Amino acid sequence: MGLAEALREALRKIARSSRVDEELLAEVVRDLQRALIRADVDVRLVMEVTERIEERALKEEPPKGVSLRSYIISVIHQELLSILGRGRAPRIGPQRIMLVGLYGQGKTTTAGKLARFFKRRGLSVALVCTDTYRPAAFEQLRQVAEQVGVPAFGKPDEGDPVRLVRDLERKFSKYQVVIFDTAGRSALDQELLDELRRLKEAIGPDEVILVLDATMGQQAGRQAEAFHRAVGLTGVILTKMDGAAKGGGALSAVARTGAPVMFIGTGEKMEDLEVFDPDRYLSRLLGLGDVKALMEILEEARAPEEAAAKIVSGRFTLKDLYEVWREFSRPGLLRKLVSSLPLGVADVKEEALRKSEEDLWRFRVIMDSMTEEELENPEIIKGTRILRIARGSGRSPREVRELLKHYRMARKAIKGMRGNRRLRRILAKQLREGSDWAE
Ligand SMILES: Nc1nc2c(ncn2[C@@H]2O[C@H](COP(=O)(O)OP(=O)(O)OP(=O)(O)O)[C@@H](O)[C@H]2O)c(=O)[nH]1
Ligand SMILES: [Mg+2]
Repeated sequence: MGLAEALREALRKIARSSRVDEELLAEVVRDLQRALIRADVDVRLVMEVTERIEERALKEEPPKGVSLRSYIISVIHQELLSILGRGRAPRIGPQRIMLVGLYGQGKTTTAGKLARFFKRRGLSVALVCTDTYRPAAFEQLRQVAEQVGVPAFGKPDEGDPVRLVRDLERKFSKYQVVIFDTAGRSALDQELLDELRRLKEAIGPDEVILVLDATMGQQAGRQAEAFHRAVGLTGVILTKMDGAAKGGGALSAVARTGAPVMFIGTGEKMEDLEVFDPDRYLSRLLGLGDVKALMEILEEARAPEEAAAKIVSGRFTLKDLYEVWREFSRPGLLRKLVSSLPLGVADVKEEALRKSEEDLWRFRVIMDSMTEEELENPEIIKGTRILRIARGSGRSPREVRELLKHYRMARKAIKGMRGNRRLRRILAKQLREGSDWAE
């Protein structure tokens, strides 16, 4: 079981249980410990964090209106976040970036990914190969550069990287973002250090970024420490996070050194680079959108359970719909809900959102003018009833018909979902618990 899965399982235990007590909490804490240690997070750190989780969960009072269950999940989220560090967003603007690191950590690949990243943000980008040891190094960088459509500069015959930088200065300085790929070594020895220091002086970089392979887990911390002391880092990029069972260990160890993780590499392709945002990263690891925001919203909305259950069953009346809509028509609620959904799911256009908000409000006003009987049996709403409801609500008969159409469409859509049992289960669960988007 991977880290993500193990963490999700622990959260699910809380979401599913009918009662949250000390026993359950102890079990969840044990699950968390096991998952984190397996991901190579330092044992002492794991103990510190899980003790804090347990203590806070037992002692602190959840804020008013927040259930203990939701509160514990948010405490876990907060505490896990504390071990991931702060991250650091890259500056989008002209700059010189020097990539350093040992053999095979992913420097050259990452140089290409970064070039693509800045190019897509409207900056002109050039790559420079300062590896004067391996004859093939320039060719590799050139291929990478070609893939992302930026120029690569190098001098395969030059023996001194500092002279190389001076000679090429005239060419690369025309570009807004210049990324320097450096030669790898098997160890951070004196020779490499001397070279990196001289090179750093010649380049005058705005960023000195260490490229680290996340599959080495905790060891990444020691390497970051050593490089930081030797050349002064402005950031770290962790590569190979895609296959890294030890990614959690690498992240937490680097975070402890104080060097911020700026990006993570998640594959071999040029687009496999992500700005590292600890909150978003963790939320995704836990299989949730912004957990806390979502919890707050659902608690605020308290979607009337019975009505929600009926809607999912496909046998619902306008009244059930009214109950749910009434909750969601409160100003800003829909907007907040959408913005808290996992990325991709929530790709909703501003315009569509505004229209939905307006519809909800209009429909609610119309339903306020219906009788109990009409809400329970919407089929009877015809002719003069439509006129009466329209007059009562100050809306047009056309709008009343539109509402009825929406209701019939919703019914049909949900009935159609009957065939899709999995989807229905998920929806039912979400409406019931409002907490688990992971399944
Ligand atoms: N899965 C995965 N593979 C990666 C990632 N980044 C780099 N690699 C692979 O790691 C290997 C080494 O990458 P390079 O970019 O050549 O590493 P380097 O640090 O430039 O190596 P040297 O120049 O020899 O020191 C290549 O096979 C890359 O495809 C990543 O984020 N995920
Ligand atoms: Mg290389």
